[in-house]
Amino acid sequence: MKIYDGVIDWGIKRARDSKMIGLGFHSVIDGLVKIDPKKIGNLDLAIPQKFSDLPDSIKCIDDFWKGLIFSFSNGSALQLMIDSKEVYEWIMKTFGTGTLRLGGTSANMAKGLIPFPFEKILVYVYPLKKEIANLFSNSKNLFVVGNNGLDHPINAYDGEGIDAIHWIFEFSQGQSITVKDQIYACPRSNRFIASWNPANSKLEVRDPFRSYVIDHAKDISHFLVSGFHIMQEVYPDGETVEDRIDELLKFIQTVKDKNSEIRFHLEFASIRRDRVRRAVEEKLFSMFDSLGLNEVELSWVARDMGYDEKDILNLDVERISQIISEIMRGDLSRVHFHTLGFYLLVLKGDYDLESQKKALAFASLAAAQRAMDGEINLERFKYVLDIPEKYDYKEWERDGIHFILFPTKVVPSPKITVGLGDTISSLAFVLG
Ligand code: 8BR
Repeated sequence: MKIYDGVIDWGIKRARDSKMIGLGFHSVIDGLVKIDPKKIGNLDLAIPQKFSDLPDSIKCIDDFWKGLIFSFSNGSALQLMIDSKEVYEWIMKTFGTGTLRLGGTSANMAKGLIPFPFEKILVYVYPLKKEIANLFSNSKNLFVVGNNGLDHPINAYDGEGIDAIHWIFEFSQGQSITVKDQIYACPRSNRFIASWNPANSKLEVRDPFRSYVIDHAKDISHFLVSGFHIMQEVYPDGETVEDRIDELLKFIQTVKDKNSEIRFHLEFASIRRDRVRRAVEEKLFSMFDSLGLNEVELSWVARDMGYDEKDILNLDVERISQIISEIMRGDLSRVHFHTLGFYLLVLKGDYDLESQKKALAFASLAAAQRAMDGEINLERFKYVLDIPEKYDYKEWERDGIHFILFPTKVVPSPKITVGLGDTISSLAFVLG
């Protein structure tokens, strides 16, 4: 199809011409655990019937099981933060760390960008211990800020240990778990994520990264911020999410003052806590140039605005366009909505539409190829080019806002889906 013509070569050239790309503030170790129902036995608890019955974080062992069983019996993805050290220790004792893998939105974006000839990908990793440093691949264009300036994580780590872990409990269609003697079958393979991350949950921007970025702002062209989903509403020391977001804004403002050309992108991710999500919507949307989110995330934004979230989940393009137009205020001039089968890109003001479209096409190819093979391999992009799209391309304008409905490539039996959203958003933003 025409929208994909010449896009691979274009993307490579565009990447070559780039400057430094900053990624903050959420890199973490994922621990992959395959659920073995036989080991779980017969659980004795009340299963949440609907999404709103779920706890908004894990405060006790029952909360953990509720999240897991809900996700398992509905075949739906779910992420909950662990708020209790006792539960963290209990999970570690019960399941171990599982198979370690690099995770977190910023590290996922790094994984998706480093295979391309971008000059410098600078990622924030805190705490930068040996275990997480070792999980980064050996790429020449990947950097953290160490005590001696820019370096590969493996040359810059400080100490050993796993201070934060996001457990990914994977389950498969057809497995069953018994609760109160009743058998619950899993309708669809998916995952439940339980995250322990007190070390980074304030999204503090620490030195030496902080001073480096401020001092070298002139070298940076794009900065992608994410990780709000691991924040708390009120921290044990009394600080609030609003306090923390104000601090983050001060950092962004300082960087903008040094270089007003830097484009800032906010990747929403799955922010379950109401007060955190509202703080992000109210304080941050208007301060960023660009926003990336999926249908579930937009449905929560819509609900916060008083709309019916079902319209978004049913992919009602008219309603999706309306909600996105409404959130575009202040600096926010680009919103990239992604779902299975299409992207909706919404632009206000002075954008090069051709570049934006090509960047979407490139991101779609990269996501499909990553889904097919598990990791990005540019040589294999050509194998997804033949996959037919299921939606029709459409472009329209309303009240000075430009809409592009872009049909994407969808691989029939993906090897992985985790991290695809981060790949899509980051590639489309930095290439566009
Ligand atoms: P999130 O992780 O933010 O939900 O993003 C997931 C995105 O991955 C979806 O919006 C969709 O665009 C993409 N995706 C999924 Br899920 N499965 C895919 C597949 N089999 N082929 C291509 N893209 C896929």
